[in-house]
Amino acid sequence: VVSHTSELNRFLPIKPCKTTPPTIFSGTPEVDLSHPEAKTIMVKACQDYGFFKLINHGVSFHLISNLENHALNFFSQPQSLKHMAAPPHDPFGYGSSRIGSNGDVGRVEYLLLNTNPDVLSPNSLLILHQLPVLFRCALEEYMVAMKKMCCEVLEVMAEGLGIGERNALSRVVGDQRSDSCFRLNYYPPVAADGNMLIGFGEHTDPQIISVLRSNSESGLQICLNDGSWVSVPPDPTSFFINVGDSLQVMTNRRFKSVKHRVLAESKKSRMSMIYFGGAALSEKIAPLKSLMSKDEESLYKEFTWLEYKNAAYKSRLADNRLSLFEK
Ligand code: GA4
Repeated sequence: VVSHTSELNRFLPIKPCKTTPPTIFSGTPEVDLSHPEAKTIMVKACQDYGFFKLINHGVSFHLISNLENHALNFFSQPQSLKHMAAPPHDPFGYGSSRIGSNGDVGRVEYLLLNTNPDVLSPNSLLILHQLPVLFRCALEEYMVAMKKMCCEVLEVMAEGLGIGERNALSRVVGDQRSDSCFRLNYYPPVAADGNMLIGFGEHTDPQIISVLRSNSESGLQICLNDGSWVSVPPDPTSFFINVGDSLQVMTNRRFKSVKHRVLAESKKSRMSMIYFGGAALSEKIAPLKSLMSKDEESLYKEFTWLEYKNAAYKSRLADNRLSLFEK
């Protein structure tokens, strides 16, 4: 059993938020991947919220809980061991409190990994080799399943958008060189004083889509079109899918990337695992030709994923990163 108090002292000071209980969102769109109408519901959810819950996804619960157990073991180790997977000046690897390199902080510990062996930096290999072999295997197995599921979702989406080529979106994430990443977030339990802390501050994800799975502790909130924040009831048997900035561009803003955040509010620890399906570094992120109507113009300047990623990593979490690329 690990004493959390000593660990928590390591967190940077984070201001508590208002104590008013968050509004629980009862309207999470639910997409049943095995249902013939999945495509229609998915497209509507991406237009209305940039967010939906995926059920009947076909990923085995054993695979998920196996990774979760390894991850819990990892985070319950002493800091000195976790820091062996934290190369200096690298956003990848183990981290706590600091998110990105531009001053954002949150009450979270994480392990951030690049998923593509072709674009793995020497540091990423070093990080992976710091992890127990069985943890590494569980990670690899999970990432393979996530990539496959991401592609399935993107194919249903393309169909729902009425795009002729079913793989117009999925080929980007399915590409061998796709620059996807994976993140385990561990939110330690909070004191029972009713205060909430920012676990992971508001932001949109820069990639195409993100697939999140969490345990049964709450904390995830999304921002609705009217600017209000609502709490998403957790469901450890489902995945939550976010539209990322790249998909907003590829659909010429038919879909909106969803602003979300995590509040540390639970007396038990929250664990989430997120797969960020991205494009290859050289891929042009632009509205899909097959989707655009005859006289429709792109709302964005031309850019590659590498250009966008570089800009994103220079930004603060809450910045509107896409505004730099709007026409
Ligand atoms: C948000 C989505 C992913 O978690 C992430 C994050 C990345 C990081 O943690 O290093 C960023 C953030 C995320 C967007 C803006 C920059 C970069 C932290 C940050 C302040 C891994 C990603 O790709 O972008």
